[in-house]
Amino acid sequence: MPYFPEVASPIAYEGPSSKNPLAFKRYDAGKSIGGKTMAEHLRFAVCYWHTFVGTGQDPFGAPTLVRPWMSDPDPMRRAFDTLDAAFEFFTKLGVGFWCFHDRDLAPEGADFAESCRNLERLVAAAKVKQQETGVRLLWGTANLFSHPRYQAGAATNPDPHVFAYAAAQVKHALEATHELGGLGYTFWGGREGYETLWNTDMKREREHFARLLHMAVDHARQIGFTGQFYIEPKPKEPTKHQYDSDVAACLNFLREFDLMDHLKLNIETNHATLAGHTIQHELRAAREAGALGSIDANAGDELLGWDTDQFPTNVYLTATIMLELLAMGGFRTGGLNFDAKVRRQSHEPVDLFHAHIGGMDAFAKGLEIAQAIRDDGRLDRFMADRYAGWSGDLGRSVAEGRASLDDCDAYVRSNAEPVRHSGRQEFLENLINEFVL
Ligand code: XUL
Ligand code: CO
Repeated sequence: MPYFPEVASPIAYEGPSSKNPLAFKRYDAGKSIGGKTMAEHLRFAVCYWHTFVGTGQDPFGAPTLVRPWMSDPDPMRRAFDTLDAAFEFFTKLGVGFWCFHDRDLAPEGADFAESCRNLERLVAAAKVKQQETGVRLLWGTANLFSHPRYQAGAATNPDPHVFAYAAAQVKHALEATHELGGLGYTFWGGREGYETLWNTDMKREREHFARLLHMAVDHARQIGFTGQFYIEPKPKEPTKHQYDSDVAACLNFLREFDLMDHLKLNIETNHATLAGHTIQHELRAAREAGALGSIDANAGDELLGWDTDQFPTNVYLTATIMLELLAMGGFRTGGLNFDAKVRRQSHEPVDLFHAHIGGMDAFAKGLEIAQAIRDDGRLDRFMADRYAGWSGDLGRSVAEGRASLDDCDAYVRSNAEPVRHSGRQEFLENLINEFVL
C-alpha cells in the first residue's frame, strides 16, 4: 500500500504555464544551465527528521500531522514503515539525496547496545532501498540533544560519562553513514552551549567540543570514511548561546583547534537570520575562507525571532544563495538539504509534496536568475571597476606589504584629495531586479 497514493511517480516538469499543483513549474532536472544540469547544480536532499518523524507538536498543543507510517505501536515496525514512506517520497519527488539523524532512523533501545542494534537493522534496510532507487545519502548525523542525558550538552557536558556516551553515539552514526556511502557527516551543536555563565566553564567546554571533532576525524580515517565533515552554525535554540553561533565563530573555532583541514560549514538560512546576518553574508564569509560545504535550505519568518524552519519560496533569496554557490563553482560534496517543516495546519501527507515542490521550483528559478546575472557580467564588472585602484602602483605596494605608514604619508602629501565614487547601491539593486522581475 503506498503512503502517497495521490501522487504519480515521479513528479513531472510541466513548465511555467501548468496549473497542476503536483508538477514542477521551473525545476526541470535535466535542463542544462551553464554547462551542468539543474539536478547537478542543486543536489536536493530531503531531511528525515522534520519530514517523516516530525509530529506538529508545539509548546501549546498536541501533534497534528497525519502520518500513517507512524501508526504501529511497535517502535521498530514503525521505523521500518517510516523508511518505506521515506523512499516512496524520495522517488516520487525525484530527489537524489537524503539526510538523517541516527535517532530519527531507528528508535533508542532499552540500553545503548540495543540502540546500536536498532540502528544497524535500519541501516541495512536503508542500504537496500538506496540500491533499489539510486537515492544517495548526502550526510548523516547523531542526535545528541533530544534525550534527557544531554540536557547539559553532549561533548560540552560537565560529566565525562555523558561525553563518552555522545562519542560512542557519534562512532555508530559515523559508521552508519559510511555503510550507506554517505558523502558527508554533520555536527550541529545541539546543546553545545550554555544557559548561564554562572555554572559554565566555557573554555573547557569548547576544548571538549573540539576534542570530539578530532576523535571523529581520527575514527573516520580508521574506518576509511573519506566523506566531508561539516559543522552547522546556529546562534541560539536550544541553548541561549551556542558555541557554533555563526560562520565567523565556527571559522575561529576550527582555526583555534586545528580543524580547518577537516571540516567545512553546513549553512542554514534560518540560522543565519537568527544570528543577525543574511544568508548572503554567511555564505560569503564561508566561501571566502574556502569552507562553504553544504546548505540547509529553509527560511525564517522575519516577524518571528525563532527557528521556524519554513520551506523557501522567495526567489530573491534563492537567487542570492545560488549566486554565492555559482561563484564558488558549485557544490563538491554538499547539496541543498530541505531542513524545513510544513506548518502544523498542513497536516496531510500530500502537503509534504506541495512544500518540497515549491522549494525546488524556487531554487530552480533562483539558479536561472543567478546564471543570467553572471552571464550578463555587469555586476562582476562593477565590482572589478570599484576595486581597480588596487591594481595600480599604490594599491599593489600596500596589498603586497611593501608600503609603510611613511610611504602613505608621502603619497598623500604629493597628491590631491581622493575622488569620491558613488557606491551605486540603488543602481545595483535595480540591476538585480532586472533579472528577478
Ligand atoms: C537544528 C538543525 C538540525 C541540523 C542537524 O536547528 O538545523 O536539524 O541540521 O542536526
Ligand atoms: Co539544519
